[in-house]
Amino acid sequence: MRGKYFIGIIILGLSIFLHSTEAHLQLGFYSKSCPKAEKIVNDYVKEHIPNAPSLAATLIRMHFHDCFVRGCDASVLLNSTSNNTAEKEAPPNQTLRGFDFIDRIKSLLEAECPGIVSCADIITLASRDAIVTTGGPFWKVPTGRRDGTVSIRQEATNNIPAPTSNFSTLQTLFANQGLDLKELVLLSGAHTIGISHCSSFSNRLYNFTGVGDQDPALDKKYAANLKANKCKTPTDNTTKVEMDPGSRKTFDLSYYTLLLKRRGLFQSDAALTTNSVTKSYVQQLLQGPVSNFFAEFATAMEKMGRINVKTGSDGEIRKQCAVVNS
Ligand code: HEM
Ligand SMILES: *[C@@H]1O[C@H](CO)[C@@H](O)[C@H](O)[C@H]1NC(C)=O
Ligand SMILES: *[C@@H]1O[C@H](CO)[C@@H](O)[C@H](O)[C@H]1NC(C)=O
Ligand SMILES: *[C@@H]1O[C@H](CO)[C@@H](O)[C@H](O)[C@H]1NC(C)=O
Ligand SMILES: *[C@@H]1O[C@H](CO)[C@@H](O)[C@H](O)[C@H]1NC(C)=O
Ligand SMILES: *[C@@H]1O[C@H](CO)[C@@H](O)[C@H](O)[C@H]1NC(C)=O
Ligand SMILES: CC(=O)N[C@H]1CO[C@H](CO)[C@@H](O)[C@@H]1O
Repeated sequence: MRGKYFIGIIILGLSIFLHSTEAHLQLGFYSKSCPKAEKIVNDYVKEHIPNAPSLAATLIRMHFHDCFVRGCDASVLLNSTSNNTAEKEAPPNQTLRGFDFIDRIKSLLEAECPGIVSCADIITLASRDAIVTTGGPFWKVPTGRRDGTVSIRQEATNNIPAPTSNFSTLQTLFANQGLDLKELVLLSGAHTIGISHCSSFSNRLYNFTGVGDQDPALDKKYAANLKANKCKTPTDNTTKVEMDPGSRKTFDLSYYTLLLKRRGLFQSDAALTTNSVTKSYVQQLLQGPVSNFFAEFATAMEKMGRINVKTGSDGEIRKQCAVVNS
């Protein structure tokens, strides 16, 4: 009895010791080193997103794509070099935008306090602030992320789910990041805002199994409408379609309503209704007030923002977000 107690104390002491020597994200990490940092990001987003609401969606998506490859370390922002092809070049990133938006915030921060605020924290803060501008939830973003120095195209291709992903692929790719099925459903809820190019889902309209057929899981009326008015040819890769028609600028529950009407745009959206656990979670979200969704979405985003972060003396604080420091 005494022995067990003693060992317990030792383990407790050891874990407190390890805990205190390991660097962590914290709220207000820049409160002393760059007190205006969070305000500068927030002011910039608040000033510019209303003129370009589609940027809000792309920033949130950028944060997701960053965190799913080597953790939230701004590896998604690095340019390719003569001997390396970066994440940016991977198919899922072809439709990412907003790199210059992050660069402009970075310039303001470098002018205020050079070499202090990471590009990884800028993406995280800007995407939270962007969600708020679309009417979504606010949450406190712990900061102190540092920037990575490696960005490899193949890693983005391997880790970021494709719109054609089925349920088991989604489950695996999210589990690889420590995210569960509930978080898969919640984070997919970001598709309540933004657009998709026809090319991300036209296989469902024109050639689902290679015999010129349509995805039977997609509502027939909706498919006919998309073919008649939006994605008029199987190879259209420029037309943009609202993912949550009529409400693409507003952060709300309507994405989940559409899923149950078989109007989710991607196979990966539709896949959430093919599993009983995720389907019942969708139904549960729709029953609750939107404030439940907001609270849970915020918690899931905060967790996504912690994936494999570099802190302390890991990584670096990039001077320019597109290139590693020389
Ligand atoms: C579950 C797996 C997911 C898949 C397969 C997926 C796939 C896609 C695809 C293919 C697009 C359209 C790109 C285009 O054609 O322009 C898109 C857009 C978007 N995704 Fe996802 N996504 C997933 C999860 C997420 C998550 C977790 C978030 C954020 C938390 C997110 C946020 C967004 C946003 C905001 C847009 C709109 C972008 C814009 O308007 O430019 N997605 N997604
Ligand atoms: C790529 O080239 C840079 C110099 O341009 C060099 O520092 C780096 O080590 C090279 N990386 C690889 C993987 O060869
Ligand atoms: C899901 O997709 C993966 C990758 O394309 C495939 O290997 C797997 O067999 C599919 N699973 C189901 C249940 O269809
Ligand atoms: C459908 O896909 C198959 C196999 O990839 C291809 O041979 C065929 O030409 C496509 N049909 C259409 C109408 O695009
Ligand atoms: C879009 O389609 C056009 C014509 O089919 C093609 O030349 C172009 O490379 C495509 N763009 C992308 C980004 O796939
Ligand atoms: C990164 O690449 C983009 C697009 O090619 C280019 O406009 C930008 O100037 C590059 N940034 C740096 C710092 O080299
Ligand atoms: C922003 C960016 O770098 N997009 C690239 C994504 O990848 C494709 C190729 O797969 C490039 O053509 C894009 O320039």
